[in-house]
Amino acid sequence: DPYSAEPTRHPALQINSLKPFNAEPPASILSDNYITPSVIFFKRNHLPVPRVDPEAYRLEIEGLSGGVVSLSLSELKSRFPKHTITATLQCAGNRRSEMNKVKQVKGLNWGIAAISNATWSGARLRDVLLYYGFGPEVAAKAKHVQFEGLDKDVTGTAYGASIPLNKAVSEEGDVLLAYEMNGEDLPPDHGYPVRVVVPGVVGARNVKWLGKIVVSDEESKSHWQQNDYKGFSPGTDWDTVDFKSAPAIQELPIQSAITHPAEGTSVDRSDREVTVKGYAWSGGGREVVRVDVSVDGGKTWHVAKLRTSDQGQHPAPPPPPGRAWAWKLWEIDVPIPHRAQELEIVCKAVDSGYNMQPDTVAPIWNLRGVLSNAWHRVKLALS
Ligand code: MTE
Ligand code: MO
Repeated sequence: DPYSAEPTRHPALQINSLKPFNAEPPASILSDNYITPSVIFFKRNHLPVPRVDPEAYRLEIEGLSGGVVSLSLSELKSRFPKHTITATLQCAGNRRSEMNKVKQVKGLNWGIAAISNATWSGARLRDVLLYYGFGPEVAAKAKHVQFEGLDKDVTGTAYGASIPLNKAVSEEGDVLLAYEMNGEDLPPDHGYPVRVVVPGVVGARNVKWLGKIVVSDEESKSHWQQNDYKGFSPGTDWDTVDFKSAPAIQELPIQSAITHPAEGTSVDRSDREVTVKGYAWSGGGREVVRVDVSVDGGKTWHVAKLRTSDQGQHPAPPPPPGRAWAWKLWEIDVPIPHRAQELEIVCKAVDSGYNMQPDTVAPIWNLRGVLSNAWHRVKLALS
């Protein structure tokens, strides 16, 4: 069994698939912490978790002027300054279950919690590439940086993905070869001993158990770069889809969802107010500037209070423009309308580019169920 060496996992996780392991935390606890504890951080594995000996570990780098580089874990840690960022990771399939309700899609049936926020520490990818000979000569030809994991399928094919060269080498890109998550060694599920963290970019490019980096004129040839994680028209079906016709997802669109109260619960009318909580995040380093909340299905709106740290801690300093990698948690007490029979709670976020979420799912439906970011709605009974 290729899955015989899987790590133990937190019992609170809601399992989507066991082999490979895919799970999300209960939505109700996701917004309890600004920094998601690693044990409940969502886990998305395509293959068995590889067990890597840190002493034997080598990171290979190809495509630079000096030939192939082979770097040990201690070299990575000692040769390059340690850089720390707080960044949210979101799977392209987050909220896929809402697309499934419109019309069936292919993929894991994620709820609203295939997204989490952590601090990540490691070497800047930029520093590593420059150190080993990245310069104008390489830059003139290369367009992409490819990553390969140490996790392999039965045919020996590794997980792989790539990102645009600019994102990888720019000073503002903040791409890390991370060896710590929330101040500790990366857990096995999150890529021990080294993963790429590409802040602002879809989870799929944040390659775990990183074995190889290739600076190239081409994107990764992997299935996950070429024939998956792409968006299509609602009119495209499996008979007509041409994966070559769409670009690979990199930056993600504006997103928000309600974590509290939970669907199907009821609210006591005599409380007069209902407390609503959730998260909001946008890709590409675009900062969430506002979250609007309605309890009457979108007829009237209220502006939520945004939070950038854990309760009791000082708010985080505002990020430099274009480098807002972390989510915002939000909260608001909304008066219960007098003659309401039920509550339909709705949230929608706005980012620094004034991008907003679409109001319904159907017009953004796509056969893979990715990029699901319509207004999130939760219906509650009043008692
Ligand atoms: N890297 C490797 N090597 N293997 C994988 O299966 N899954 C990707 C990405 N990196 C994956 C990977 C996907 S689709 C996502 S959403 C994120 O890892 C999930 O990261 P997490 O498990 O740390 O939350
Ligand atoms: Mo993903």
